[in-house]
Amino acid sequence: MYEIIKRLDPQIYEVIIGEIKRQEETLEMIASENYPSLAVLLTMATPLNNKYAEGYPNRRYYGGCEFVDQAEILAQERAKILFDIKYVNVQPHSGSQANMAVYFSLLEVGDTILSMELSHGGHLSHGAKVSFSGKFYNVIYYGVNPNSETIDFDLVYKLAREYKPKLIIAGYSSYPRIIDWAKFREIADEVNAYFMADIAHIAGLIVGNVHPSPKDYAHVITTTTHKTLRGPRGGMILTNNQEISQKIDKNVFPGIQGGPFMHVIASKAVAFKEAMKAEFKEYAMQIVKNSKALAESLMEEGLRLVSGGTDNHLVLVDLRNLGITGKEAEKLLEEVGITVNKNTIPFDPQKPTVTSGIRIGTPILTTRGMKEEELRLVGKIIAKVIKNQDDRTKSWAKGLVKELTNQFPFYRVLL
Ligand code: DSN
Repeated sequence: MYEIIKRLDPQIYEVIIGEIKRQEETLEMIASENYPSLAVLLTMATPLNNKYAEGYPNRRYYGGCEFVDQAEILAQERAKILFDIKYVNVQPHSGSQANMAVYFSLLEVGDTILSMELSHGGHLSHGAKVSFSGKFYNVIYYGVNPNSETIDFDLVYKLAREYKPKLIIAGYSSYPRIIDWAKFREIADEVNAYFMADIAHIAGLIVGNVHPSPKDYAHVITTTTHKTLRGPRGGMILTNNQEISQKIDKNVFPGIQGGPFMHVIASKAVAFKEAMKAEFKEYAMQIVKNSKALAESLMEEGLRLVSGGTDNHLVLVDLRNLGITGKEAEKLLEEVGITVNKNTIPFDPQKPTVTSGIRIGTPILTTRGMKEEELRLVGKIIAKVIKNQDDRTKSWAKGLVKELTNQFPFYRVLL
């Protein structure tokens, strides 16, 4: 498959093969990752990559756009059907770019944003001090209630009334529960704020009707296309408001980006076509069933889950009662072929580079075809490795990981 690359650049060839093997031979459980189909991947490796097409379909700044125009129109039309929405911009290169374009469209520098604290599940681009969003705007944080570990809506109300934000953001990176979009809109309306839903993590679940859509509540929705939605790396912005959509188009291009990645936009179109199929709904449902099976199995083994379980594609494990940090647990699991990420838990006493938690997601194992039975087993393996940490458990775990990955191949055809 990759002979041409091998002849020209054996070093990069080895990197590609090494990474394909790694993805094939390990259980990848990073909640924000997925394995797209070969059709989605191959569309990116085409000469569509070569085309400059600054502007929008039928109003570009370059000639020769007749085919890439068709690709972008197909991506737009499919996204509108998929999310039942009126206006879409498929050009953002990433979720952070999508969020930046929205802020530039709705806010002035220095305006106030109310968003979820990073350590409670929020995202860097929602106002973290180290990100552009925290540098350009005045950001106030809400978080989860210390008892329920679910969104503290009393706090959201209180902060909204006190600080009168111009924008309220919901939608998270490590929050395992359903988000009540209507409540956020009610609060936004009361203080005359815009409400943005960032559905990057849960877009595929929304398409599969296993998480409610924010389409009737959010003034604007941002997403990535590569997480549960299982498309290429990229971002997208959706809205039902024509005026907002016009501002967003101007702020994506020429505001913050130059030429759109036409190979990626075509690949987004392919992914959206796949997501329209009945099988994708089955897939999204299975992601959640698998998370619940994983959660049950971890809890049976005595692990504590933040908020006591999950409604979506991920679980967040609080490791404090086991005397191990997130950093240590991530490393232990990597040794046996299970990839997760260390993750802060709400009110975490540890630094973000150490953390007291790990985040574990089911989108990829579900893509590989695993079901509840396998996820229960994976939960048991994870728990035993973290609790025992000895060579015997590690070698037992490695054997089972090998069996599972052999039983559910995915990219083997590329090797
Ligand atoms: N880095 C992604 C995640 O892991 O959730 C979000 O951008």
